[in-house]
Amino acid sequence: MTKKIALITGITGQDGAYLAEYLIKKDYIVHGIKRRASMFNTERIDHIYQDPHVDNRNLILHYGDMTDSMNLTRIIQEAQPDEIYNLAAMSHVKVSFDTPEYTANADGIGTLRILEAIRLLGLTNKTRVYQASTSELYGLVQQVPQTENTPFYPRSPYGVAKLYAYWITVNYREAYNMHASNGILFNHESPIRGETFVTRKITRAFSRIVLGMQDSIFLGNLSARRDWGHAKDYIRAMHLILQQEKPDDYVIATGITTSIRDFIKLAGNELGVEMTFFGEGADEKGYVTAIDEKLFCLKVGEQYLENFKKRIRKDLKSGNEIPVISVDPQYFRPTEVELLIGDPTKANEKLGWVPKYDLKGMIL
Ligand code: NDP
Ligand code: GDR
Repeated sequence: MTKKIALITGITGQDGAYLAEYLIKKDYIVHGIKRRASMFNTERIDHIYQDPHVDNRNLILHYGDMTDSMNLTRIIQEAQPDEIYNLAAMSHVKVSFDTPEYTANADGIGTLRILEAIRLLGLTNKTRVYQASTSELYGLVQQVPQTENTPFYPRSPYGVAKLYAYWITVNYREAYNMHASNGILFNHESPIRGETFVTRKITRAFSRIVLGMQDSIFLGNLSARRDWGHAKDYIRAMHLILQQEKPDDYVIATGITTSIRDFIKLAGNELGVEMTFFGEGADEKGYVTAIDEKLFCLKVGEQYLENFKKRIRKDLKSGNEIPVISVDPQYFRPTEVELLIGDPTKANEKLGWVPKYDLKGMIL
């Protein structure tokens, strides 16, 4: 039997890496597009990398960029994929306010380039497309929880670029009868999540703080609420979407929402550290108010306890209590998405998709 061929744009990212591994285990031949960078940028997929000189490779990487139509068309022509997972994007919401035109080009028009290449190459009946749509489409939410029928109201250049990508995917499905689907995925995280996204920023900083490598961390809006899942669960949903007889759009979420503040408390609890917040807005600060010493010693190590106790209680020079968490308004967004909570009923019922991880399991 011939093996299925998948092409993943954004293979070097969090989702691309997990998806590539998942598809290879399912006996696919996986093609991936990576950008040329001045340093190695394949850390997340190094464990599945295969030397180009090996025969019968099941992972083949191509240099490419979502802003280069000819390059994308050539790669699709070479790979002749059965399935394309379009995951490449400038995916940082805050950064999209700094690079709005580039974000529109890569995230919005980039999707059009993929769809149009499939059409030009005469692959509309062969190649199925998964578009990485996002809960950021809901932005200033018009309904709680959000479903596939909730109206969109994006709140960032990233969200607006992804809105174009969402609708052009629907349009190519309707106009050319393509098997093109949107997964409207809510936030999903993992140990390989980019370090400037809030969950990784918090868990990474916490680990460094308890080990005495860092004193505190600055964050933005602590009141925002997100529906967080695990990337490993979410890439399974991407695959399931493309295995359906008919293309369609699906919300992928857990149905549980948590504030950034509560996420910090949960992360602290895992290490035996109780966090309490005082003040409001830019003046809000988070302090360590108790330590479960037994848990701390178990999770972090006894040798770190005394040093940690000294450091978090008093600034030795001023005698003041030291906050572990402070707010820096530079991390506020010009327009914020305050609340996201998805209703995954359709994915549960039609795809049989159920997440295996909960938030606590993800922080561990
Ligand atoms: P990452 O930021 O971890 O990965 C993005 C990938 O896209 C990287 O491989 C990156 O390459 C690549 N990329 C960026 N710009 C270009 C470009 N111009 N040309 C080619 N490749 C490019 O994102 P995630 O894995 O978290 O997300 C995957 C997709 O899902 C993205 O489209 C994101 O917007 C979307 N999404 C993510 C959610 C989440 O919570 N993670 C939720 C909903 C949607 P490089 O490694 O070189 O930077
Ligand atoms: P998000 O994820 O914008 O939802 O986009 P991020 O983790 O960046 O922010 C989540 C919320 O946390 C608040 N926040 C901070 N965020 C960051 N990055 N850094 C901080 O210091 C900080 N402090 C508070 C933010 O204001 C926000 O409310 C992610 C990306 O993966 C998108 O590509 C994807 O489409 C959506 O999730 C669903």
